[in-house]
Parts: sequence; structure tokens; C-alpha cells
Amino acid sequence: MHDCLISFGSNLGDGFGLLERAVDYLRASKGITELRVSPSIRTPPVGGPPGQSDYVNAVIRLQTVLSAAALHQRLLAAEAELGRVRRGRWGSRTVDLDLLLYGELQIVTDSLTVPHPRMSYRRFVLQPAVPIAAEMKHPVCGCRLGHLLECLERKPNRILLVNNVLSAEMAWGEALSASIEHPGAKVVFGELPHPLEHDEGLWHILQVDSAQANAWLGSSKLLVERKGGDTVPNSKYCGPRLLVEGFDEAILKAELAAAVQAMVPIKIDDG
Ligand code: A4P
Ligand code: MG
Repeated sequence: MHDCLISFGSNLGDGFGLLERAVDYLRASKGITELRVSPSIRTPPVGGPPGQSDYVNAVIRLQTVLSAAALHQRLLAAEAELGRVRRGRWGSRTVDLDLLLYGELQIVTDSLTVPHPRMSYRRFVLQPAVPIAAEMKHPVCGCRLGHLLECLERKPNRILLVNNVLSAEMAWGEALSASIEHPGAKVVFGELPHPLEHDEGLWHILQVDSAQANAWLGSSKLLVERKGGDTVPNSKYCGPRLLVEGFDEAILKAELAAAVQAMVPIKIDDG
């Protein structure tokens, strides 16, 4: 039996109604038991084309005898049943069901990466997850989900890039700051820190080599590493992390900008 966590996201149609239907679909599925649903929250869209509506986000915890691939197929079938149309990466969707955790296994196939590669720093995932899954362990970060959310809440607004995540030629500072247009997030690149704890809206992005990283690990919200480079062992750092690959400037900028958006405290203006 595998203890699994699934994220639900919807920003097209009746999100709360769709969550109920997704839960009913999974509850009626063979091989799935002990299903529990988190409280749902409304969240501003992270990444993707501008002008999207707010999301309804929640997580679902369940036990299953299904393989990870079979469970993923079940999630795709539920999405299809609820009328999902794919509108490009991070585009609006009626329903998105992602497999966050499959026990403590790490799985990488052509169609599945588990744990979900962006879950460890997303408030729209961790905030609903913690009430029903705080003690579940993230096998890549080496810590529990409750700890990941605490890192986002307590650590200074610093993102640590190690192993040359960005190449030197890229005019990163200004370009990155300009790409992160988010109320409450002003990004300063490569400056040495000042009392960040007292300046909620200011984010520092530091690029360091692996030898310098030690000094900053304890006081950073997110560790960003390059796939294939030296990664920091879990014994030295247990917290939110992101693994990037490739050197496509536009993709890296979008990924980092979305990471900042996902870590900013969630505020919804209900009018
Ligand atoms: N795939 C790989 N691993 C998984 C996994 N663990 N679970 C593959 C599910 N699918 C996985 O997914 C794209 C591909 O990921 C599929 O081919 C699948 O085999 P998709 O559902 O077609 O597209 P997507 O969801 O746009 O892509 P992706 O990369 O999963 O998006 P993210 O990173 O999950 O972001 N903002 C708010 N506030 N709330 C949200 O819920 N969601 C997203 C989606 C962006 N912004 C959001 C929210
Ligand atoms: Mg998805």
C-alpha cells in the first residue's frame, strides 16, 4: 500500500464544484482507499500567460495499491472526465491533478517525475497540504512538508543559486528583476544582504559556488541547483529546492520568476 499526495488546481469554471467531482471520481476508483481532502484555498495564478483568474487549490491524500504509472493514468482520466483542455504550460485549466508524492519513492520516467519537481517551494501546494500531510516526507529535500512550509514562513527572502545556474554573460540582474512583476516582490540580484527579515517585500538572489554555499544555506528560502552539477547533500541543507536544466535564458527567468511568485505570502483580494 502506498501513501500518496495529489494536488488539485482549477482556475476555469466552478473550482469548488470541480474539486468535489474529482474527489468523487477518485473515491469511486478501484485500488484507492482512505481518501482525505485538505481545506481548499483561493490563490493568485503563478506563472503562465497574464490575465488568468485566481485558482482554487487543494490536496488529496490517499492510500493505493496501484503503481505510480497506473495512478497517474487515473488522474489523467479524471481530468478528461471533468473536461480538461490543455492550453499550454501553466495555462488556465478546469482541473489539474498532479502526483506530488508516491510514498517516499523518487520516480523519473518520460511522463512522470515524483516528487513533483516544483512542490517544495509552492505555498499553493504546501498550505493546503500541511493540515492533512505535515508529517509526510519529501524524499528529495529530506524533510517533512511541515518543515518546508516553515522555511517559507521563517527564512529570509533569499534565493541561493549554486553551481552556475546562470551563465556569466547573461544580464541577469535587471532582466530578472523586470520579469518578476509581482506586488510585494522587489528583486535585487547579487547584492550582499542587509537585514532582510525587516523588509518583507525585498528578495535577494545570490549566485555562489558550492564552496561559498555553506555560509548561506541556513538563511535562504530556496536552493536552486543545476542538474548534473554538484548538489548540496541533505545533511547540509533540508528545505525547499529547485533543480534546473539547460541554459535557455527565457525558460530560466520564467522558472525563477514563478518560484518567487509561489513563495510570496498568498493574498487574495475578495473585493
Ligand atoms: N508530469 C510529470 N510529472 C508529473 C506529476 N508528478 N504529476 C507530466 C502529473 N503530471 C506529471 O502536465 C505536463 C506534463 O507533466 C504531462 O505530460 C505529465 O505527464 P500538464 O498537466 O499537461 O501541464 P501543466 O500542469 O501546465 O504543467 P506542469 O509543468 O505540471 O505545471 P505545474 O508546474 O504543476 O504548474 N498557480 C496557482 N496559483 N495554482 C496552481 O495550481 N498550477 C500551475 C501548474 C501553474 N500555476 C499555478 C498552479
Ligand atoms: Mg499537471
